[in-house]
Amino acid sequence: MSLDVATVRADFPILKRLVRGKPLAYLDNAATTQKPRQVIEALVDFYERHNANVHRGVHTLSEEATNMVEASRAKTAKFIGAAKPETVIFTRNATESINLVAHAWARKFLRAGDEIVLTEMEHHSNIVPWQMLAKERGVVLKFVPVELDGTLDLEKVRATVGPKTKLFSFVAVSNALGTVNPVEAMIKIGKSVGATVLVDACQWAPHRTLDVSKWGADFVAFSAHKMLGPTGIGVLWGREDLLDAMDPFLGGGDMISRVTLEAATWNELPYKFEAGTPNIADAVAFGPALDYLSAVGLDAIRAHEDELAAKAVALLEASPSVFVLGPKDPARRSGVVSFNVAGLHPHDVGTIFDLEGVAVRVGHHCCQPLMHKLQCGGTARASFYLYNDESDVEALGRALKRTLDFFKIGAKAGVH
Ligand code: 7TS
Repeated sequence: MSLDVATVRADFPILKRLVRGKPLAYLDNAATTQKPRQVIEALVDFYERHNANVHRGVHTLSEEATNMVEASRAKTAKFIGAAKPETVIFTRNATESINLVAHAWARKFLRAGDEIVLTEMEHHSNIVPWQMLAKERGVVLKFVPVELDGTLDLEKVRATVGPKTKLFSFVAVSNALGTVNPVEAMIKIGKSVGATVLVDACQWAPHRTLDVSKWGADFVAFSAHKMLGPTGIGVLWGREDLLDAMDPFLGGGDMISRVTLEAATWNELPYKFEAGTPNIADAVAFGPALDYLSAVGLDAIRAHEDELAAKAVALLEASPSVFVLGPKDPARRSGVVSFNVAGLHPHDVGTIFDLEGVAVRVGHHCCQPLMHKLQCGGTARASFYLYNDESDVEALGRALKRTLDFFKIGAKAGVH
């Protein structure tokens, strides 16, 4: 089933705006996505008609707000194939989801000398919490090396994960290069040594069907804002027995069952991990985002963005001055296209692109160790989503031409 991009675009009000006098070509979807009016209207509707705190009142509005948050939780569970909504914890973002596991699971169960295996392509949010833990507890960090084409070699995964590995935590799709990792094979390797496995699904969940029961991992983290939802909502899915065995993350209201002056007991899942007033409106508005993705269909979305990304790669690679990073095989690449222009700093590329209304991300993409491995300080990154179309690829081409002209690059090679 193909995607009707004109109909989709009409649902995203921001796509009508001009940037520097040009139509916006929004190609920074790996950082955050735009919101359809269904999500924006859900936010307005919540504040205009239902706003109240949750779990605390018998009054009508409080009950409505509570039911609306729980409906979103149930929808999230269904979207990711989780059997029980209470295994879906709402956090602020994926970063908080990973930190929750570091605090509430790893601090309780890991000992000095235990090993945590990560990969060299992780986002900082899946490196720094573990470095902090390693420093505090004497846990040892090991890294699966990245190949120069931005892929992982399963033999090297097998060689790094071993009997001392207590946690294997890795990214499903790289935000910096677009590499699609062999997630199920990697989970199996982690499980074969009895490790707990955490998958950072930030760049997977918006684009590919995610079925946590099929994957068989222990924790899966992602952010709503990268999949049409509002900022301020993250998800941590966890295996129920693990979540039950964990201590709370933050202490306060809502996460307790009983409190005396001396001690407290914990609430049931998921509330044990949701201390204080949650991000109610944004949790509610995540529901229509998931409905939107389901209605269009993740398969259609993926096919659409793969097609645009392939055109972008071809366009960029037509210039001898441009180097596209990441896997060459389109089957191993998502709709993320990371590139450099010879002799130019990515910030200069991004600045000229903005003059053409083209929004791309530049820099290290919160993956400094990966950039170090690939021996580049950063890249320019175009990342596609369901509302992008051919006009965005054309705008990318115009922006590249303007950049090459401005810096007088490649003219002799006839790259335009
Ligand atoms: N993991 C991956 C793979 C990501 O792409 C990001 C955000 C995160 C974790 C953290 O998500 P957050 O919602 O907690 O911030 N990635 C990016 C990016 O590529 N550009 O800006 C944010």
